Amino acid sequence: MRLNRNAFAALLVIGVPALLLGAPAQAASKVCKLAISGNDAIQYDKKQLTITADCTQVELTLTHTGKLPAQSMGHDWVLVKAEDLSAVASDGLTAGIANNYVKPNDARVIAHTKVVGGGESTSVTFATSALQKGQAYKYLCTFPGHNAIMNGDFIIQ
Ligand SMILES: [Cu+2]
Repeated sequence: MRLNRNAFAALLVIGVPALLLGAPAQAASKVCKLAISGNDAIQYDKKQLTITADCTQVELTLTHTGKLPAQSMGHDWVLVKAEDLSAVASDGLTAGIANNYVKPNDARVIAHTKVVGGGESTSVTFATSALQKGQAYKYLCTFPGHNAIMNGDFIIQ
């Protein structure tokens, strides 16, 4: 049993500070993992993503399951208030691919990934403290021409 106890202690030493770093004010930290994919037909595989209210952080992974390069069929994942979707997409166009089609320091953007091409994946981790109960949230792809189809509801249960 001595070995198991030591292994458990090592896990505590390594794991607990890593969790606490993200949300020092929280008594309990809960990282909720979400996954979504985009394809060569300008589609996400999910029209909604749901987290529970006790999630303190969200780790979202976006996978591009297609084959086309980021320059012609790039996808990203951007979280905004529902009413900000159009304006964020529009400003993203101006920002260009150098900025992953997201206006730099855009306060309306709650979280976003970089743009990926076929076969690539990327992830973003963000604190849920910026989310308000009762507010409607949407996610979208800000690659030019994609947001009308590539969007969905981000729901906090
Ligand atoms: Cu896209």
